[in-house]
Amino acid sequence: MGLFQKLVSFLGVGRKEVNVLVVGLNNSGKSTVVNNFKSDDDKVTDIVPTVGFSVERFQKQNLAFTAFDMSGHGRYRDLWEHYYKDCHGIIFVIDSSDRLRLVVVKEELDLLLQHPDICQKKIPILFFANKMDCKEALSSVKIAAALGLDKIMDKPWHISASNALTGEGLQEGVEWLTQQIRELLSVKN
Ligand SMILES: Nc1nc2c(ncn2[C@@H]2O[C@H](COP(=O)(O)OP(=O)(O)O)[C@@H](O)[C@H]2O)c(=O)[nH]1
Ligand SMILES: [Mg+2]
Repeated sequence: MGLFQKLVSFLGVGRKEVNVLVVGLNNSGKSTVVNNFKSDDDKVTDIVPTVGFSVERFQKQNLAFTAFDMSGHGRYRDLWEHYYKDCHGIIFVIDSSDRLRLVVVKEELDLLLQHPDICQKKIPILFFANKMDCKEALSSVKIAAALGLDKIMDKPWHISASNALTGEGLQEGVEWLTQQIRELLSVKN
């Protein structure tokens, strides 16, 4: 069974729509991660709400992935934060080999965690320390320390090292995320 089908069957078909946001800086590997969930004949649609900001969306059955770059020096912040309202889980993709931009990643993460549509909710966050195959890649433990993940007390989170090109590490992370979303939905229902 493919990753996506596994996810859907685990979540239970027929439920209301489940929205997973895939966020991170540009070039971190978000599109590559999303592509791992789809089969060859599935389509990723590009929604372009405005020039210079692009949103990728992939939906099948009751599960939707929405991916966008957290970049543009805040110009498009309102546009992407608009997607925070009805998300059930977040996949935060980090390029572990991009040490220089790790401070920017931390800034974006802190803004995400403080956002009014996120801060009150127990939304699970899955971090992918992606590009683990790169020579310069930091370990997931180092990434977690640099981002201060141990300070996130009010939300379930998990970090997995991944290689989105081969798919390595994605399954472990996604299994964790689906379990969390399932628990969240069963508490609500
Ligand atoms: N070595 C390596 N390259 C990756 C990995 N994931 C993505 N890439 C490459 O990094 C670049 C940016 O990936 P992309 O998915 O477009 O990033 P996005 O801007 O976050 O959507 C592409 O050239 C990918 O092939 C990975 O795990 N390892
Ligand atoms: Mg992309």
